[in-house]
Amino acid sequence: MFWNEELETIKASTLKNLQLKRLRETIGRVYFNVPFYRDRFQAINIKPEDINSVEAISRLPFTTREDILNNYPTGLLAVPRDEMVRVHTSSGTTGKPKAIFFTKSDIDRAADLIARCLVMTGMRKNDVLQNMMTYGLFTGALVMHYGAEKVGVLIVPAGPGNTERQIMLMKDFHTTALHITPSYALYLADYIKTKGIDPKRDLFIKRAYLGAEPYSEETRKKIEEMLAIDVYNSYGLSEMNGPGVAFECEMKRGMHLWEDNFIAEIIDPDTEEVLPDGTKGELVLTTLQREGMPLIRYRTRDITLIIPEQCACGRTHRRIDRIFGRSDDMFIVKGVNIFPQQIENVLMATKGVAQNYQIVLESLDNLTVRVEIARDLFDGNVTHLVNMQNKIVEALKKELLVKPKVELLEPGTLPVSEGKSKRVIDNRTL
Ligand code: DLL
Repeated sequence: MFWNEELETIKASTLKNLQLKRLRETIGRVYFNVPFYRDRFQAINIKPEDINSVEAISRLPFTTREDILNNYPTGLLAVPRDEMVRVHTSSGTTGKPKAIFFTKSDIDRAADLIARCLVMTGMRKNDVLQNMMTYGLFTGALVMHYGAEKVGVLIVPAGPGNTERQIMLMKDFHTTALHITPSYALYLADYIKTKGIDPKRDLFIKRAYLGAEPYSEETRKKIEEMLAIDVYNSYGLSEMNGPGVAFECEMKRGMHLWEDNFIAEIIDPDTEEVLPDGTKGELVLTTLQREGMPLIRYRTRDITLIIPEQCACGRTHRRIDRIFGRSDDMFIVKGVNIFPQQIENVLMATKGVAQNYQIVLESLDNLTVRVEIARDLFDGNVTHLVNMQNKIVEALKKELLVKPKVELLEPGTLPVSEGKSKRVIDNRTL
């Protein structure tokens, strides 16, 4: 079922025309209303009328997170401040955050995109969504909330944390869907198991939407099995509304990126050259419908690829692959480039590994992985632990080409994150 069949299955050529029309409107809006963009365009001698194809977007300069920070808080608004009805910020913990303003119709359009996402994964009016993302400046909870309200589902605005109470709410309100971060979902699934709750017998959950941080296919499988549900990947960022930018359909093979609202490009993060579909690189997004704070060629820093094939679900909007990592998350050990995601992939595919882990960087040559393992391996037999440790070291070495130090921990040792998790502890003094 579709929320908006006409737009979701739009023919490629019609979509291109719609994108061009909206791109030109957007360029005009920022050129005439945002001095930052006008100066940028004038510096390279580009006028709005010069953009006469979607491809011509590659002539325009990029917008970076620093540009948003330098124009904090209201420097990038394209309509008067009085027209704004909401501000969200990015989750940065130090210094000024990125502030993103929304007009009333920006909020409405963001909610509409969420409605598409929910309906394409089977959500209906009679569903109950427990929203376990943080309510507040973070877009995660509120943007989802407004979208779910559009579909007409019952929302339980629980926010994160207090797991015992979450389970009570799930039972009492017959929650059928969860909106949750992957790290908290792993914790929740384990908590449910250790309390002897049988999700099939005692709960009503059918599906969960996981996003806001990277996680592996193995993590998805683990959560699906532990809770006996379907897990759908959800991608977004504050700068582009928050959740609802790209979302998996029932095929669970890549996330449809709503191309009538965003132009997606993949670039080489170093050369800034635009790469063809199917090639891994940094995702760059341009808003096509934003009134309050349009952004042109925004460098997300997220590494993914555009899946070239059509999706069997009938939607024509191209899909992006799982986010492989952020270009600024990459670290170097012994001269080798490593993404935290590679470590998670290995850990979650290793039998006996529990839910939580931490990556500790001590120097340019040393990498320590602290990982919680199944309780029954701490049975007093040292050989069991040594074998497990060797298994993890070898699997990581094979993937990373660098031999890490591995510390085995009992479940519950590492801090549990309810919001975005902090997996990498960087103690290097450079
Ligand atoms: O995390 C918006 C969001 C909320 C998305 C809830 C999905 C669900 P920010 O706090 O601005 O916004 O963080 C955005 O989080 O650039 C990615 O690096 C990362 N991220 C978001 N979704 C995913 C995902 C929200 N599904 C940043 N997989 C993005 C991997 C993700 N990384």
